[in-house]
Amino acid sequence: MAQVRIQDRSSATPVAAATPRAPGNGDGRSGTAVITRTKPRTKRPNLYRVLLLNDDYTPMEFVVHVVERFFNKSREDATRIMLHVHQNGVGECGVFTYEVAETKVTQVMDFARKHQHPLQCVMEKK
Ligand code: TYC
Repeated sequence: MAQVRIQDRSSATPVAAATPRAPGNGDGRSGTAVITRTKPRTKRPNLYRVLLLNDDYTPMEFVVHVVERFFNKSREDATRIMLHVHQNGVGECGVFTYEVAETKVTQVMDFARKHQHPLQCVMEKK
């Protein structure tokens, strides 16, 4: 009986295997049948919070501008987030996949440095 491998198309990893058989019977085919999964298996990506940290020197108005500009928040929401960070020491600006979160952190840190403010932005796995 021919070997049958059942293969997950998304990972190319066989998920079950049946009786092995001797390779090549001379007909030019491998003697291996592959059954691919038809139902899509979508894996949820790891998500990361992007956080702002409070400090004593960065102007409130600068933080509001950062949150509007890099996290696409309204002035009202950005002000709420800034005040939350000011009062609690840390606050969430958004939740993103790894590469997007990393880009946000870099953009905020570069912008703060350019304006000589000590504002800190970090990411944290959810
Ligand atoms: N604490 C700062 C001040 O009083 C304001 C501030 C808010 C700084 C949020 C950083 O992430 C921050 N000027």
